[in-house]
Amino acid sequence: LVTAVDHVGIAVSDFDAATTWYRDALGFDNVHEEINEEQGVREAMLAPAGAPDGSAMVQILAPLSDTSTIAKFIDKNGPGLQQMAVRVTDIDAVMAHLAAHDIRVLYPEPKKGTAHSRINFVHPKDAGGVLLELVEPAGTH
Ligand code: CMX
Repeated sequence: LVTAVDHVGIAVSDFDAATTWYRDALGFDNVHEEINEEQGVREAMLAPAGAPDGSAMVQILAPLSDTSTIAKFIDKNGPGLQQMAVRVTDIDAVMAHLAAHDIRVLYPEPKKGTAHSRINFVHPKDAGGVLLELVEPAGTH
């Protein structure tokens, strides 16, 4: 049901500085950008230049406001790794599987994620201290 590590998400205060750093220091291309009001983020998906389609990406997450989840994360921890996301083929089936194992997800129904994907999160307390995102890309199911 899980097919890949989709991305790691990095909480940043300065969106432009972070995307520029990945481009200049490591040669990452900016493959997608959007604002997700519901999640309170401005985000970019960055991929190593020349990486094959489907390769794991770096997601830059900047808060849209002081009350954003990402703002709260930065207040508490400083900028840095906020989440790891796995790609799934059927998020409803994965949620049912997790529920059957008493593993908590944050939302009763999937929400809208990057590029019209469907997303949910496993609570970090049930995933070894890692905020684990589930991503079902658009058109998968
Ligand atoms: N990684 C690991 N642990 C985390 C964490 C994270 N990102 N965020 C919180 N925690 C830990 C806290 O440290 C805390 O641990 P302690 O009790 O030991 O101190 C515990 O989880 C509970 O934290 P909290 O302060 O009570 O709860 P928060 O208000 O920080 O909320 C969470 C935590 C996971 C519910 C919230 O961050 C959330 O809803 N995340 C999902 C949505 C999201 O991250 N959106 C932004 C990205 C959007 C996208 O990817 O598209």
